Amino acid sequence: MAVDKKAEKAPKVADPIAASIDTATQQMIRRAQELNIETVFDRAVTMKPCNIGIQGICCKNCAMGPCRLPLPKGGIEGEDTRKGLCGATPNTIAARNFIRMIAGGAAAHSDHGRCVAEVFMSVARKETTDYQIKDPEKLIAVAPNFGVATTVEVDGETKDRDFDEIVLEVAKKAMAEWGKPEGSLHYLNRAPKPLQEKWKKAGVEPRNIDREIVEIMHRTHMGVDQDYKNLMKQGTRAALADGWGGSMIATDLQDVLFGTPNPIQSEANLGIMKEDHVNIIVHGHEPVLSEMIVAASQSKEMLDYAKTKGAKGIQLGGICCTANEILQRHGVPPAGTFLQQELAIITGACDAMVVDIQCVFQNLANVAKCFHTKVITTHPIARMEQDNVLHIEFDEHHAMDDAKRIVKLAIDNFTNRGAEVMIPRQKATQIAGFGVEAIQYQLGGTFRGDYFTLNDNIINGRIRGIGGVVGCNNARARHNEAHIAVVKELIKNDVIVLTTGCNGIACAMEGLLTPETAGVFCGPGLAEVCETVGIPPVLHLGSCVDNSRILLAATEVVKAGGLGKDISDLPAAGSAPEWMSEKAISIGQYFVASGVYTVFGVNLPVTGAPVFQDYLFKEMENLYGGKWDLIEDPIKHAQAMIAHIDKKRKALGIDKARDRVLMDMADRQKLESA
Ligand code: NFS
Repeated sequence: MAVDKKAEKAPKVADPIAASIDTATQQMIRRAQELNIETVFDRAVTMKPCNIGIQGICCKNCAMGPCRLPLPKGGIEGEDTRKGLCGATPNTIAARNFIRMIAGGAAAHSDHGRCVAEVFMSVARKETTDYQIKDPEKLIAVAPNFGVATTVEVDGETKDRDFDEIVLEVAKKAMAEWGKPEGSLHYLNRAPKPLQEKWKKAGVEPRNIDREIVEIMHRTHMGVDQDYKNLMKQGTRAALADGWGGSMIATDLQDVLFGTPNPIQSEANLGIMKEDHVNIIVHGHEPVLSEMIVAASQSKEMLDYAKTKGAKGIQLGGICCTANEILQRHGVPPAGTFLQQELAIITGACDAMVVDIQCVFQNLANVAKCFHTKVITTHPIARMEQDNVLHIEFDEHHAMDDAKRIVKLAIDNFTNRGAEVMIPRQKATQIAGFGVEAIQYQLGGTFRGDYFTLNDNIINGRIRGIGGVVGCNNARARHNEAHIAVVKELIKNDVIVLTTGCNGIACAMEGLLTPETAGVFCGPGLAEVCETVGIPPVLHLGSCVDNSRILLAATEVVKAGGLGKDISDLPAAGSAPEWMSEKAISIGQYFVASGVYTVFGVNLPVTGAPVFQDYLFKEMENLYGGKWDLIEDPIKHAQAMIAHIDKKRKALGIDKARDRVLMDMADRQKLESA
């Protein structure tokens, strides 16, 4: 009998240990392989990425191409003569591709912001009762940033303005940011003055959010902008429209509607799912629906209903940034990062996976076919073609009804579970919910009411600097390895870390978001501060739109004094060790354009265009004080951030204070007790 060689050969699958540092993830990858279910980790083994695309030098913006301009073996000697059919150079092509990624990212964040602004408008117009204003103080605090007065003069006396009137005016001003015909974005005025001047000088002040994104699509169309510097100028403008526009408005209005985060205890990892509970996993980015699902799943009506089906209760969990949103406001635990979404279903205990927008694998539906899990799409712009997916379109005008319908569906599905339930036990405790206001409270003290304590400790060298470590997972890298290695290296060297997005979830899973971590992983200076104040050395600021909180926290540090006049003067650096999404590129560029040295891991699609790469990695610093870098090795990555922090400390003249801390703890104790 002839032997079918192909059939004999086992399909290539991922090695669980090489795929992730997390033991729960490893266990579930193995479980998936036993059940013959393919996951992203297996696909990353069988499908190789395109080497030319990785370098950013494939142009497919017209039908004469795709034009691929690989770097010659051995690099470029003499003049770089590579061109596409129209003559486009590698610099033009890489810059076009890069800013189209910014357009994608800025569009995603900003459209999310727009949805929130629309819900806010419905509240302002009293068209919905399902949502209310949970944090009126925050509204009053941000109103002036939109140019909305909060007081009125009546007969020479200053009085508080009617609250409903303020809400409506803020709603109108906020909505107008997407399409106003003149002026520039209101929130730019929140940045330090010298930074605003830099933007003005460079001509990159965003006019309105939509326009900057549209203009990228125009300028990168065949035969339009052919100057990589001019293309990047527009990329910068759109990125700023994201960070200081769409994302910042999303964060603020979410805080106003759903509450401003405060430190809150929770857990993280797949082990948060419970076998005897109805498990609902919410996944995506917009908290508009998940806020309602939190409320519905805590309602007596739903809990009683769950009991009638034999469940002990309802366990809500999250994946990706929707998880971070409801974590920071309600303590709902994340079940995992971006790369664990399929695994949550593979537990066999996920009764419903409710998705909204962004970072959702199409393969979820295929995995769900092997289990009882209901995958429910909820957003009109994000549907799935597979026939086992339900679509329950969510609308703020009947939000609670939609949420209850979804929760009920999950409860009804509880009894359909198969025998193959296997929930990993791993989960870790975390403290999340550090917004700008919470950091001020924790590290400012009520007396000073600003970032005084933080600044003071940076100046005296106990805290060496600030690292913003954020962003995705990428299946081309070992899950969470670089996230954790970078963060641990930073805190070991007394750099306090601000985290968001999937990095925040990764840190939570590793137990880095607890005050107790300080004594184990931190350098002596940072450990001392964390122990005194009672905070973790890694502060979780929320979702990816909440990177805007990092911008504002940095601005508060500038304002508190003693550390220079602009964000670029601060001993601070940014990092996205395992990035994958276009949103990360937009975030990277608005950090760079706000003055932050920003290091990415994995790869960056600019390496095939060395001149353009140099522009981002070096020259950009002359414009904004920040620049890009790409360092895959996590320790070198963190060390480059630390070297930058030390350079800034030196420029500020505070490097000596730092030396004393490092060299002689005993001396310092003597000094203090004297
Ligand atoms: Ni950010 Fe959040 Fe995660 Fe990356 Fe996706 S969830 S918006 S994009 S993968 S951090």
